[in-house]
Amino acid sequence: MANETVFKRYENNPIITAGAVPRANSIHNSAIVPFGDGYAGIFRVDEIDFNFTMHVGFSKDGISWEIDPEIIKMESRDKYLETADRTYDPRLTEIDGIFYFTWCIDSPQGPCIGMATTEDFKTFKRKENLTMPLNRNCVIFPRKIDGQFAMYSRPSDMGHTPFGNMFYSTSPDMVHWGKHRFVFGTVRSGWQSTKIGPGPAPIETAEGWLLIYHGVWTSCNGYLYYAGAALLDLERPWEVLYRTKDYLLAPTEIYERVGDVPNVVFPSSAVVNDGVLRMYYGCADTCISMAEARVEDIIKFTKEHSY
Ligand code: BMA
Repeated sequence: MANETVFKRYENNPIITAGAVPRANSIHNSAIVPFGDGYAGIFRVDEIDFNFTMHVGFSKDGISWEIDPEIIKMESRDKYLETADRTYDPRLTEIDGIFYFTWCIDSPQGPCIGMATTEDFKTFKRKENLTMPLNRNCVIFPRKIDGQFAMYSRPSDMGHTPFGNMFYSTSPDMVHWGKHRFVFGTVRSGWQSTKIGPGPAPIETAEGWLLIYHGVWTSCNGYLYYAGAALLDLERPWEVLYRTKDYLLAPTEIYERVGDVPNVVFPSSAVVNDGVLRMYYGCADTCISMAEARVEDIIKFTKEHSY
């Protein structure tokens, strides 16, 4: 199976554009999960003053969305944790009815990962930051591993030079994190040579954790973002079983090629129904699209196109 035949793009992409939120310049890289008899999401909005904000949305079918024009407010008893202005690239993971919501904060000391929890997408409780600066990407596993909460994250830099390798960490309480282990990083050349970062929360399969991630290449015209996948050991998720050598999805459509940041596909959520994985991804830092693939086909591709 050749690459780019695994994922089929939805025919009416993009599914969400800036018109969905009154003050939006763009809406992209967002987190979507099954909720009630439909779906809920947390959407990254870059406003017309280029403040980056996050908004809740609901949908019956995962395609047509109602997005709250108001910015998410979080309950916090700690002034230090009050939401910073620039908040972006949310991810969501459900564990036992609690939705763990992580995002990147542009703090004065550099990017780091914030977390909040919700059970109803109305009330959000601000929790401790999951990482110190500098870290830009984080996803929480949907179950404990060896009795501990677990996450993948991507330590970063101030944003001016590439640093982009992925690490695994565990915690007994979602506050204290340790057992930091390198998982995988960039390769010498090609679509994942500048940096990589975890996309949607890992999906448990009989063949291992399926992780969709983004890979970045620096061309003479700047960064290009692609999607790839990896399979990781179920009980030792720092051990890579397979990892795509060829990309799974590249920016080829006009809405992926043209936008505020051209040539970006940025996978940020995945929902699995009856063996079909629906991936939501940001396009050119401008809008949100959807593509679907059978989980077994992604696994087959990952195994057959591995390093
Ligand atoms: C990354 C993140 C993403 C963005 C990408 C391309 O560093 O900021 O939100 O989609 O750059 O601009």
